[in-house]
Amino acid sequence: MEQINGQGPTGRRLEGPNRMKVMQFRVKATTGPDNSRIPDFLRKLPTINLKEVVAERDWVFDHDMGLWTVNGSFMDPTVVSAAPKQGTAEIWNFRNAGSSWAHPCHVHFEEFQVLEWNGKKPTGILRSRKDVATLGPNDHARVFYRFDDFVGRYVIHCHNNVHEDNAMMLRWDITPG
Ligand SMILES: [Cu+2]
Repeated sequence: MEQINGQGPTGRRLEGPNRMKVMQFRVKATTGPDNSRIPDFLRKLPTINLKEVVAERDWVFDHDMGLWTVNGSFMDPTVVSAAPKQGTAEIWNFRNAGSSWAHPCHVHFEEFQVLEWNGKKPTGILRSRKDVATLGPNDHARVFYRFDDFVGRYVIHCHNNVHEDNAMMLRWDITPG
């Protein structure tokens, strides 16, 4: 897809001489037995127990003064924007306040499951263990987190690297429970 700025693909498919080169994999017939099998089911999704939820937070992705913000702020590594306790669960709301840009919101360390996307129950690939919520204009993802394994300092950032570098990122910490 053609992409001429950081806003996203234009929708025009590049064909013919405009086409960009991509790597092609050519799979050859195997010799010998193929013991691979598609399993009857993939690993079950972790259960969601809303009774464990101790807090609900909003993360609003927007822009200001030509730069990119989360909750109205630019990245400052000395500011801890959230400090959930290990062994607890929270509901986080990722919101895109903009009307034209997409923000692939990425949270380091912990995975989440979508509870609602724009008020609707998730279907398809939205029903999975995720670490990116790609918010289109005005999208709202309400998601469930459990902070299980490690304490430490992590970041949330837009995975559009131009947004991330200008300064759509924040620090959050998982603290001892
Ligand atoms: Cu972004």
